[in-house]
Amino acid sequence: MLTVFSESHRLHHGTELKDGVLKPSFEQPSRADTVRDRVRHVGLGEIIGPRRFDRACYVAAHSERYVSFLENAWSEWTATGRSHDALPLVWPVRDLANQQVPEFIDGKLGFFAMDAGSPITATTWDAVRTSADIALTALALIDEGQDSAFALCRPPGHHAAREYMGGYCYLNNAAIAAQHAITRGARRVAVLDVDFHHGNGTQNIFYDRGDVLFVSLHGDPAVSYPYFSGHASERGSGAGEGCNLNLPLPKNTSWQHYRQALELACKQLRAFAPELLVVSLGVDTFKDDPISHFLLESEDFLGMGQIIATVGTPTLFVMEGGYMVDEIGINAVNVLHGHANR
Ligand code: OKP
Ligand code: ZN
Repeated sequence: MLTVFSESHRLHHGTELKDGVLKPSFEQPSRADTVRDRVRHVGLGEIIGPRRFDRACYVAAHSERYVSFLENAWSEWTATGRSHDALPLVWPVRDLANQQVPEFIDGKLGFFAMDAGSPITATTWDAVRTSADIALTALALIDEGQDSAFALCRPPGHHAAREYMGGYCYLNNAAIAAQHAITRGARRVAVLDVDFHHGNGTQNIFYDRGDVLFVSLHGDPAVSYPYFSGHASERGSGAGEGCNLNLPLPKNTSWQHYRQALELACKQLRAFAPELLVVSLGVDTFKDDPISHFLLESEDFLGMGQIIATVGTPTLFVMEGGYMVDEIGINAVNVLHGHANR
């Protein structure tokens, strides 16, 4: 399996409020490097750099004004004399949800964000657009005849919705690739999200679409981030009714129960008969992950790859979360190996 990777991910490293203290984000550069090292170590296949894609590819999954916000946020922030990470501190909740975009950058940051988990620095945009280009390049490899490919994206993308960032995500790499496949003529594309956290951004982008099936296994939102989406009752709307399947799982879910949910997910994916499967590959379901609470062991990720292979379509793996850096490479590459050795 070919891997697409770029050193540009290092251009992004931000801060995070954790238990009331500002610290380096859990979403740190060593994550992607550790996965790249593991890909090399086991000889998974060649590692290649991304091609450049047009901004129109991002705007196909996001809004024009949101992409412009991401491109310009840092210069607007520094123009007001600030030099540390740009972070939102006020949000348009319920009764304050006026749809007018504020002019001042502090207002824009809240308007275009779901939380304070996506800091913007001077070089964040370069890393963000390259991450999306990595997903699009891996998709191109599948177009060109590969039956699967690994987009080693960083920063991740699945919390980024059509018009907001959050949860370490800016552009939704998996959704941009899925949409690009549709734009290029695919009739049905499925996205399977196995990250511990609900892929609220991907759900948001495709919620009313009948041509994209979104299936997600994740921690029950009653007790897990992002708290406000991921319930089983969210099934899609309009033409997308029935094309959104959430499988929330309780705290301390182990492989024995996880695999049953994954098998059900794959059964639904096969019934949809997609031309392409995009997998949002987060490995924060691992037992030692510092911000999650499932109990998967490293060898279970091999089984995860084998079960995903039963969908039987060309498959694009897109890296999402996983914060136990010591094991992130082993766990991610185990999924790819399980898939390849089906
Ligand atoms: C991104 B991805 C929970 C804090 C949550 C944000 C988590 C974003 C996860 N104690 N902070 O889905 O791996
Ligand atoms: Zn996650």
